[in-house]
Amino acid sequence: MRVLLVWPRNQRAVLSDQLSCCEPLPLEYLAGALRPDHDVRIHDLRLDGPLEAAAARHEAPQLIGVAVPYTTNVRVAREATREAKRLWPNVPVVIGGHHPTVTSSWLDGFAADYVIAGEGGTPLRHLAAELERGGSVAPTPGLAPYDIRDGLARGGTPAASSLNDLPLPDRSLLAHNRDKYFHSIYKPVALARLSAGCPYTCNFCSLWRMTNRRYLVKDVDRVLTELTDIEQRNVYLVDDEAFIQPGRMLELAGAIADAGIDKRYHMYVRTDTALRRPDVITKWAEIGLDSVLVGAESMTSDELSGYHKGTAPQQTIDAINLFHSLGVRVRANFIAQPAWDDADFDQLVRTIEHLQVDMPSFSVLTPLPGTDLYDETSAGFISDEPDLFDCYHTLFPTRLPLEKFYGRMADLLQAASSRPNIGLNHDGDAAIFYHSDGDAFGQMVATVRRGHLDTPLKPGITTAQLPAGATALAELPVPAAPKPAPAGVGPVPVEISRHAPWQPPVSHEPARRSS
Ligand code: B12
Ligand code: SF4
Repeated sequence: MRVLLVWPRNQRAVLSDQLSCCEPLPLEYLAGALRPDHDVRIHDLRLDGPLEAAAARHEAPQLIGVAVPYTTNVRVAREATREAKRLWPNVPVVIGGHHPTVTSSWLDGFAADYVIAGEGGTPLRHLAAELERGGSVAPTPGLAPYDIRDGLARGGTPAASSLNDLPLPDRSLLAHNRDKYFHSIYKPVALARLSAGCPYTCNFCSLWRMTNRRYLVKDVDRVLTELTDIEQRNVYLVDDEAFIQPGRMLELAGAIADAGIDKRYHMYVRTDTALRRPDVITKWAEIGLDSVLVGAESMTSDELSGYHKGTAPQQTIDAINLFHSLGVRVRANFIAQPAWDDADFDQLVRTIEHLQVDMPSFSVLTPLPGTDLYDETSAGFISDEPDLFDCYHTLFPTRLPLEKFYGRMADLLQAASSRPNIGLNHDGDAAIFYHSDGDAFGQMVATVRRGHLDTPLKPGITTAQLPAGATALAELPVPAAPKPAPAGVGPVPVEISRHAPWQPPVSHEPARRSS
């Protein structure tokens, strides 16, 4: 069967394709599962042009899959299904991806026939086989006809071996775009995933809930096979948290070194997992760990506890020092809360001036679907627009007037880009993470500053600003204790630290560090 897999393009995204355009790894996994039984093509709407042009060049597909990777891409994915149906009216369309995996909300209006939730390879193979047989397709776990999408069976704890059992991603189908995929300063870049899931329970994160806190890993041999298949030197490891099993990571680093695999890695790491095993980070620095993204989130214990993060402000400082001592650059992300006032923003500005973060980045606290935070707070959202779930907009009323709030967010980004390059100075690389040759970063700042002032508010919501004295978001109830881990899953998070809030020193002079 001829299968066409489509990755959407969001021209209105704050984080534009000029700042990051990564290979659609999920579709390469699907292609790996479908081939060799089926003839698969991947169409990346960001690089391969409109579907119409492809329709003229290629034989009509017999099954079309459209990805809905983010909630903020629901609108453009919906448009892609409609365009696919216009071009090939009789061809079944299936949607899948992170968004339909965690929720059936906002899935109305798609020109789709089926929905897949969770790991897509197995249900997609099943769907293709059933369609080829010409029979009707009954709902199975992870797959449902579009009309009964609300009843789609999703969730459950995946088998411990499930990641290891997946077919290899098929990277050959996007060979024509290979050199165009990049992530900020990593040009070109390839993506790989060596583990999935996380045993921690941050309330703004859906990833631990997707595996029910089970930590899934690939065997060392499997990892070596995947890395050997990658031509690019820059590898963005998209594991939710790679260093949960330090023994395995040590073994992996040794095996990568022994195999002579020479790569430059960017990956996500928690500050506490890094600090717990500096020897593991040291080994990874030796085999090519170039930069890490740490979710610093906040430098106050109260906010960190409120997020259920399980780390303390001092750990951010200690981890930055550890990474720098090994020559590893640090991107740290900080979350701004809608209930912040000017003093809170001023405090974050001082924090950034003082911390030796190489590349600071900022997001607005966003209750993504499939998170505890979403479940606890969605009734109070000011808008129903899925576009706003991009971590740069607020779904809650703000303490500051909206223009002011977005202005402060834009100022944070702007200040981060124009500050001297502190932290580790690597050959004049930009201090900001979202780096582009043109003015894409300037445009991002301008878009953040514009905010969502034109976006309609929910029926019945009359203001996007918190009335004076109203309950701040920071005061909303959060679970009192981490949920118990299901039997047999990975390490239980360390207890939430109750360190006193970290204060930057009164002097605003940033301590410089020479490389
Ligand atoms: C790498 C990454 C990025 C990269 C780009 C990835 C890319 N290829 O373009 C960058 C950094 C650019 C990025 C940006 C953003 N990201 Co991001 N990203 C990820 C990350 C870490 C890994 C994605 C990945 O490759 N996963 C590996 C693949 C194999 O897994 P998978 O997606 O689960 O795919 C399987 C199934 O979903 C299914 N499937 C997937 N697609 C399809 C399609 C069909 C047809 C079918 C049938 C099945 C199917 O089968 C796949 C194979 O088993 C995820 C976290 C995660 N664990 O997934 C976040 C994640 C997807 N990102 C997220 C977010 C919020 C964003 C941003 C909106 C915000 C931000 N500032 O980061 C932006 C949006 C950018 C934009 N322009 O619109 C959220 C999405 C939550 C949501 N509800 O929207 C996630 C889940 C992280 C989180 N914080 O919770 N991201
Ligand atoms: S540490 Fe928190 S934010 Fe990071 S993957 Fe785990 S639960 Fe999500």
